[in-house]
Amino acid sequence: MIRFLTGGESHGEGLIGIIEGFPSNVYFDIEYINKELNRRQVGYGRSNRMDMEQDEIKVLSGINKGYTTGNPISLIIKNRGTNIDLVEITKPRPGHGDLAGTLKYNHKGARNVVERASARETAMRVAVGSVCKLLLKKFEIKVYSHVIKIGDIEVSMKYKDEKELETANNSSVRVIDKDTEELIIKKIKQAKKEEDTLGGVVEVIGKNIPVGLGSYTNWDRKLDAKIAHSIMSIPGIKGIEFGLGFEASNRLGSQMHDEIFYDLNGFYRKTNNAGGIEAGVSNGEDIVFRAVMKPIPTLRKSLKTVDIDTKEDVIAQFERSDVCAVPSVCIVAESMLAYVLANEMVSKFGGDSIEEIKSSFSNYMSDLKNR
Ligand code: EPS
Repeated sequence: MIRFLTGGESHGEGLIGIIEGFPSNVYFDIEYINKELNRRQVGYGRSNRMDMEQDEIKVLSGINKGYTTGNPISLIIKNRGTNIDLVEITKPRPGHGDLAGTLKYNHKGARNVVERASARETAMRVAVGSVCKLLLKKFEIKVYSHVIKIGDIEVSMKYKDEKELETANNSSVRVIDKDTEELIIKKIKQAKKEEDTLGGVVEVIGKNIPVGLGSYTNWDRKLDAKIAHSIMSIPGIKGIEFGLGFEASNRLGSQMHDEIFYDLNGFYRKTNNAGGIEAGVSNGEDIVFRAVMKPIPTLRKSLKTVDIDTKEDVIAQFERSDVCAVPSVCIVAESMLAYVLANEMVSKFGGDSIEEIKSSFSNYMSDLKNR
């Protein structure tokens, strides 16, 4: 099993990550990992903190001559944005962890909460996810993401083609459809002018997924449950739906379920309303889910709150903030999916070395061809 933990604070020395149980002999492509970190940083609507940071990974352990060794991989990303005045926060922001965190840990104010609840931590998750993507690449498994909604502006078409999905990387708001891009940028500019923030919806797609990841046998083995857990753990995420998702409630069973066909390549479906998972098991179709991110709770136009010390009605404390981080959440969600999938590959196919996984994988795939 691959596990990981992160440590670090938003304005502390940096972020650290330990990935444990990662198989040996995988080429550790630092350039690729740094590119992934950059994908998270860009995006229209981020704060000027992103101009300050140039996230780069430093490896402390687990790699020898460019390859993973099977030992715990220890990583660090140094923070540059440490020059903020770390004043105590006694006017908690509605929607942030400020109040609940302060009360829970018996702090004087929310500073200690903010430093760790900050989405800065997701930089390390992207580093971990990109290491997992290096493993998935060995099996041609790819993970894509794009923005399908910011505020009330929604992309007009559903795209699934890999080439089209790639084009999201060329858009500053990670949309595929150019007309929507302009409307979204306008919407973000408007929100900024009004001293407000915006959320949205992202879609994440896993391609080339083998049949049989996850299991129906118990609640904690179900693949969709594991993905949902990992996605819901991203700051700001309020919901996730797979395949047709909530729309399924409007359908009759006959309009919902993906009928099964067979040809020379084996079993297949003509539709993918299930989002690639049935009964907690991958069915060989693309894994497709959407996640909703709430608007960022740090508003220039602050909301009403209560001072933790004086109990007076006040307005929430403002600190530099993004107007919209939905494009960045795409990359974090890709990373969490990559982690879950890499972990499933290791669990199903044996996880000590990449050679072991490959051999077991190819036996399984050739057996499937005879079914
Ligand atoms: C964040 C607040 C901002 C964001 C930060 C998340 O940082 P600061 O408090 O320094 O202005 O820019 O995001 C990142 C630093 C990042 O790397 O994504 C928050 O409060 O969640």
